[in-house]
Amino acid sequence: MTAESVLCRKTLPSIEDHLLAPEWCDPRIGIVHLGIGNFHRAHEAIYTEEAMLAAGGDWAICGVTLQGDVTKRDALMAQDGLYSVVERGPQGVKTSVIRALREVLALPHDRARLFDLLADPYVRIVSLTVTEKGYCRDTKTGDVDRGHPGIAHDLEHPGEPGTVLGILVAALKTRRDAGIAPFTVLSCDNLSHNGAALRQVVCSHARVLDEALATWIDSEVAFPSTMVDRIVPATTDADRDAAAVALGLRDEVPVPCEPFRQWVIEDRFPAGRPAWEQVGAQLVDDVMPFELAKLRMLNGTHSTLAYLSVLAGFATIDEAISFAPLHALIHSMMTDEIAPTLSVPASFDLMAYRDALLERYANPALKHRCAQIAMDGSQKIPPRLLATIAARLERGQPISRLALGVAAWFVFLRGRADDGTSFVISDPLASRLTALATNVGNVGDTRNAPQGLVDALLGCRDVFSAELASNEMFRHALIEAVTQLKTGARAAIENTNLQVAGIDPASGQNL
Ligand code: CS2
Repeated sequence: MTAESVLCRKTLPSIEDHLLAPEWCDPRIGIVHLGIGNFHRAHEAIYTEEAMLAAGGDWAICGVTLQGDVTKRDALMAQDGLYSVVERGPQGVKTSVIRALREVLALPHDRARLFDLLADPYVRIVSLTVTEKGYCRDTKTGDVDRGHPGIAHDLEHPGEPGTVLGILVAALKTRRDAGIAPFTVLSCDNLSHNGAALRQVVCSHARVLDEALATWIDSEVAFPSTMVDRIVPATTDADRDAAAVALGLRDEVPVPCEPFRQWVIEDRFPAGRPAWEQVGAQLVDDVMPFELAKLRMLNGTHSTLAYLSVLAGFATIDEAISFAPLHALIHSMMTDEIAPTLSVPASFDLMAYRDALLERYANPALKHRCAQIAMDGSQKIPPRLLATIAARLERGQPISRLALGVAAWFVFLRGRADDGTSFVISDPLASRLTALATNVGNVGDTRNAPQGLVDALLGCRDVFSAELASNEMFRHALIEAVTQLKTGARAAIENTNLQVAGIDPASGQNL
């Protein structure tokens, strides 16, 4: 590969048509972002570049990868932090080159540079996309999970942290001790009340080390909540080839995404922020209505689609939603079981939101893999489906479609699709959950397979609260759904549609 053929500062003049604007002021770093994955690069980084183009400001980003792997860092730094975002929609493809990412670091290799930046008064925001598991939370209390190996290390070696909690606490301690104003901590993950959740877990980690520091963080540091939304699949070789054709240059780390994007942010930034509101972000007092609507309507149906599809053999979301019975199930799940649990401003039309989501799912250009969405179910299912189920059970309302989503996850945990093909479960609790899911029916286990599977997995307190696990209506709905899934996911989908329409699947008669 010749030097001229790679995307970098030197070759930038040849692709000016793909820049968001010709001018660029080469801003200083003002944001450190933990978790430099595809989502951040197609979301916050673009909003931030557009905000700087609209209103200036030194808000360039230093991205940090925490996994110990230097591949992402080296690939991005070889391109001077430049990369392309490839928006794929029904109207075609748009390839834009983003310049907001100034530097990329990889822990533990670059820890010294990271802490220099975190102590720099110019760094006024530390944002995160580390996925649910990156918060190292005790799911029962919301405090730090002291049994987490990364947390145990960081408590033993607070000066050499590897978890986001250890990093944030050490960096805030440095700023407090040096009399430097704290940065704002901005969670951009799919967690309910993500700002408050992050504050709680950071303070609980700090409290183990230094009570006074925890008190200072709790009173002096802003943790605004956000709702983030953009469907951003993992990068494939096809994306790299498409970017090369569009740019005439190799980009080893392009990011594919849908055209849609949304960012709703609680406006609490004592140290300032980019002019995100000038480029489409919504700055509000209360993010909750938007956050719950997105977590339950989008992410809840995304996970339901993912597990039913992996069992049924649909590889991508657009393929899955084109199966008419599944489209009908997701449509009615949003309409009849999820939307009624939401309270949103009068201007927020939930049925229009539902229809827009179904359109987004049907995007044939994106190829969002169901297997990617199916990862980390133990972290995703509680905020995406169980919270909605608990709200419905409280009112004695039916949950058959929501229960089918959870039941599909249970069957998925056995690692075998309806056609017999096997797959590996990617989840922080994979070994425990797959053992529970596959040990059912052993000699002496007199329970029937559905009941055995349901009771075994409901016993996992890291996922199901004792209260929810003991709810007979929930348990019965799960056993019913797992029983349906024994005939295959496609049949279970069709039968559930019939049942909720008041028709007995066996006889075709009205129930
Ligand atoms: C998806 C989300 O992979 C997943 O779990 O449900 O990444 C989803 O694409 C985004 O939240 C959409 O905003």
